[in-house]
Amino acid sequence: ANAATRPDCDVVVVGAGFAGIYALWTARQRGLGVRGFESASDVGGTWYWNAYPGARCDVDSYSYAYFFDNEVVREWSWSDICAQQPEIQNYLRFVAERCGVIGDITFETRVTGAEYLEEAGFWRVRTSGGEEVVCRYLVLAVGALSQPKAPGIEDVDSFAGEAYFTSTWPRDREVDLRGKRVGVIGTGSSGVQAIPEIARVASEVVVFQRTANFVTPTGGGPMDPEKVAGLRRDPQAVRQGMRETYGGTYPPSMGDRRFSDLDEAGRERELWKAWEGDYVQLAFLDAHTPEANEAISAFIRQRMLEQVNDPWTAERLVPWDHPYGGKRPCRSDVYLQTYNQPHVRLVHLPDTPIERIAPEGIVTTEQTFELDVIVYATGFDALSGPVRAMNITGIDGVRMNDVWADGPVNYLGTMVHGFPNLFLPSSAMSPSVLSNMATLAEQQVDFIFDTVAWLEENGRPALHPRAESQDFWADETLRYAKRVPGALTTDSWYNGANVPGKPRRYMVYRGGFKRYNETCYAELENGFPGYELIAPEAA
Ligand code: NA7
Repeated sequence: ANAATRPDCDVVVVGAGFAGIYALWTARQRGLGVRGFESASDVGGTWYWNAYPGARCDVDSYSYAYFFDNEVVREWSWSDICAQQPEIQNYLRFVAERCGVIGDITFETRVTGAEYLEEAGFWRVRTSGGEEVVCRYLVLAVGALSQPKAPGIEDVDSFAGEAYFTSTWPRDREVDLRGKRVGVIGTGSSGVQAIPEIARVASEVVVFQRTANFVTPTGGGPMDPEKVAGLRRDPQAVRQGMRETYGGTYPPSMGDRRFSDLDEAGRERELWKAWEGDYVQLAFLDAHTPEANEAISAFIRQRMLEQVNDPWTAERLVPWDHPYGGKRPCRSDVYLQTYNQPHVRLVHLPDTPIERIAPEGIVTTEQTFELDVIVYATGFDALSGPVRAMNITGIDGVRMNDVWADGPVNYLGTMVHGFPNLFLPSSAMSPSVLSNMATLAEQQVDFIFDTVAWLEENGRPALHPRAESQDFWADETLRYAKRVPGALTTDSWYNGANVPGKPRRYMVYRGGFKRYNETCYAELENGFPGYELIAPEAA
């Protein structure tokens, strides 16, 4: 196409996970020509790549699903409240096929960069396949946890055995860990899920832990048929209802008493009830206050200690350094008990740090652990990482990576000043990763395409947020983060502390899903006062 006058298509969607699939479908529904690009060979996004043993969702599958299509809700059945990775990926393929979007996606193709063609008001997208596509709207549905973090350990490549990352677990062959000596680095959600599965087959498991995490029961098990029937009766009401909650889930179990109203015995009673009902984090209506949070943290630590036989190991598996929720808590029904098996051993890195990887295994300051396999469950360059990994230039050739040099800035989590018609679902400064990502994907994609429809109806070629709107949003994000015990003081991937050299900035909007949704739609209803509208003649 002649990039100056005619785009190749209306919309390019990058990524085919929860947000990407729904974006492709929505674009088609609205009569827009769309092309999708996906680096993997199939749909799924996070649920494609994280194919490690034990990978599953720890948000309940009643909520962690699409609700835009009644038939999809009625036809799909989950085998467990916490669905496993292969099942979630199959589900995403099922939806993508049902929606007829598979044919729109070019697989095994990474988008490497995009530049705004200011005169035409179009985006030119470049792919790893050498293709260039010019479009009017660019949706980067690249996920929040899709850019693996380098382990940052010396001589990683020197290992003579097999090495795997949980975030890119082989899918073209079975990884056989039977009878092998396996070392696992990392005890975040991925490590916590993988370690028990690895211990089932390996002859020896050595876990290298730098920071202990909170681990609470999953609440998994068979789906409650009555609850499923309730969801299927009126999916659109459920969808709307979820957008009116704090976390975007339906219906969240939680305590109905206030911590501040109860005496010691009453608090203990509520905590036990919540623990046994798998909602200990929401034991009280005021669970977010520092006092309630402290009691919840102490209660979980005690329950964790009780599950591990060896006192030295138990003491080190419990997170004493941060309050519950300061960083992403983990959920498992089997993780802690795994350490009661004689072939599983914990290495506490604060006492004996890893010095380097050697051909024979992992070398700490204390000894060399000889291993056949090393599993890196070392996490991600979260939220801003996937966007930063692309080369994006906006108005005046300004680079996204320069604009984000001190941490991500945007408005409402979805758009950046200087980058008209570029949309970022699932990214930083939205309720991403702390609310239900499936609900968020639908809400953000709806908002993006409602914005596009508004532009078309009003004869405006493009919009982007005002710089002041971004300042306001940064303040809002910080304001709510301050209310969360430990959010700003605990090192975590929420605030960039997990990646050496990454600017520290709290990257999740904690004002709740309801407020977020309302703030987005207030912009639309008022004609986008927080944005700069590009004049028709400029395009
Ligand atoms: P996380 O939660 O970032 O966990 C990564 C783990 O790896 C964590 O325990 C880190 O310790 C550890 N780590 C990272 N680098 C090193 C090095 N160099 N040495 C030792 N240990 C290291 O990632 P996950 O994949 O588990 O989970 C990501 C999210 O996916 C999860 O929260 C859910 O939302 C789904 P640290 O804590 O930094 O001391």
